[in-house]
Amino acid sequence: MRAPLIVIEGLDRTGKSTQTAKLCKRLNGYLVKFPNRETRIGKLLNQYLTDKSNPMPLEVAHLLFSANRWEMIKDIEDSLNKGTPVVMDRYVYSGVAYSMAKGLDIEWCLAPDKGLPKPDITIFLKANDLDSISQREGFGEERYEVASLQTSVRNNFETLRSRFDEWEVILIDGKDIDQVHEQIWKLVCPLARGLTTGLNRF
Ligand code: FDM
Ligand code: MG
Repeated sequence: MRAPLIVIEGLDRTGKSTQTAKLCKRLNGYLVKFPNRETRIGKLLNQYLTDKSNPMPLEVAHLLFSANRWEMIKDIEDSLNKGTPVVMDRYVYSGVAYSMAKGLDIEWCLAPDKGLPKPDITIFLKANDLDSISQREGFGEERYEVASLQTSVRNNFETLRSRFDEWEVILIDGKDIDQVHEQIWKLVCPLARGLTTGLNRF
């Protein structure tokens, strides 16, 4: 038996951090947030995201986000194999959706992540009301938090959802933290006992 790999995706300020933390606690799991700003590559990414006066080529940023996932891969696989569920706050799909929004091609974007473990379930927290997101506290502080980019990222998430079959969508408009958590729990519960199938790969 191995533990499940669970991914929560969504636009900025849709409650991913709150929901991944809550879910992880309930599962007694290992929480992995991407970008992980603590690693060697993560420190570079943090600088890139927070210092808007210091750009880098889109392709370089994309490859660094991917490298940041590869940096974590041993920890993630060890955890799954010893039976501890992994809950992720963003993963490959954020990488692709944000880079596509900046003009990169989908196949090019997916290539460096080839071989990473595939989630057993990806839960997309979907907001139809983008205005209310951009009004949430802190929005606009970082590089990608601009309303026009968010619309494009949302469309790209829809493209990815039709291509990958483990996706589930939860509409968050008008729901409170506990309501969203219970919906997530219903989806995750059947996986929580563990899986007999091996890990899939991108
Ligand atoms: N982001 C995140 C990417 O552009 N590519 C990636 O691979 C990942 C994981 O980084 F705007 C973007 C998404 C977001 C920014 O993420 C910082 P957090 O979740 O706000 O820290
Ligand atoms: Mg953010």
